[in-house]
Amino acid sequence: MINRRTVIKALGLTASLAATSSAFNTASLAQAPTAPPAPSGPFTLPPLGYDYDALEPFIDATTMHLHHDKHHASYVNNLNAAVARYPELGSKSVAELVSNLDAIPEEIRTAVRNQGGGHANHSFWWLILSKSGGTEPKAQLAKDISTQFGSFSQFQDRFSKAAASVFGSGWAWLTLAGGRLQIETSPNQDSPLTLGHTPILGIDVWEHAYYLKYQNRRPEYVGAFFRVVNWEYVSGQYASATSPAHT
Ligand code: MN3
Repeated sequence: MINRRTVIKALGLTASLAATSSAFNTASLAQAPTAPPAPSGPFTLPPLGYDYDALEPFIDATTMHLHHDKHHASYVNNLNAAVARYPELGSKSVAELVSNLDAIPEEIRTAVRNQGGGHANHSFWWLILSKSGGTEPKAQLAKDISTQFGSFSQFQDRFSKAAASVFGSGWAWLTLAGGRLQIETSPNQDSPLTLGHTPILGIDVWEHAYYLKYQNRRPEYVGAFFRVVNWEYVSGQYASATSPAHT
């Protein structure tokens, strides 16, 4: 009996063995049980509140498409897959999940930390950007930034250095921690919420956030980010985070 390998060799098709094999295996693959579809909830991808090209030329439309439709979507899908066996987690917000990782079952804790963190961080990220951003902080946030960091420009300088200092993938943040503003960084998709800190401003310094347009020039991307910060929204968030009702 002539086996498949002999035939392939005889035909001089050794190089395409891999491709040929998959064709030979099509029949058995068709009989394999199909994987269950990825759960479509309880967490969902929030729509971008503006056009993909709204932040041009500072953040390009192609990056926005990939970042929102692919990267953020995959954090949401993976989070849904992680919590599928724990319906009680589905009734909580993603902020609640990452704020209390110790309460997450151990077998999915890392997944919730990474995928839930990714979902929480990106949901926040889209909101703090605006086409008409790039001005300066308002109201109490403006005052507290000046008090705490000397001036807005000294704050920008320190925040930018923190963003540049993140080794590998992560975020730089301005947070409210213990009633004070502070600049901090987090690796991967770790959320400041896990430390009990409230994010006020953040910058995604994963390469997926900037590499298409800025390649290795992260500091240039950080400078561009400040041209599209929605200080109106950010200052409002700070006002509610510091309001007596909240604390
Ligand atoms: Mn990202």
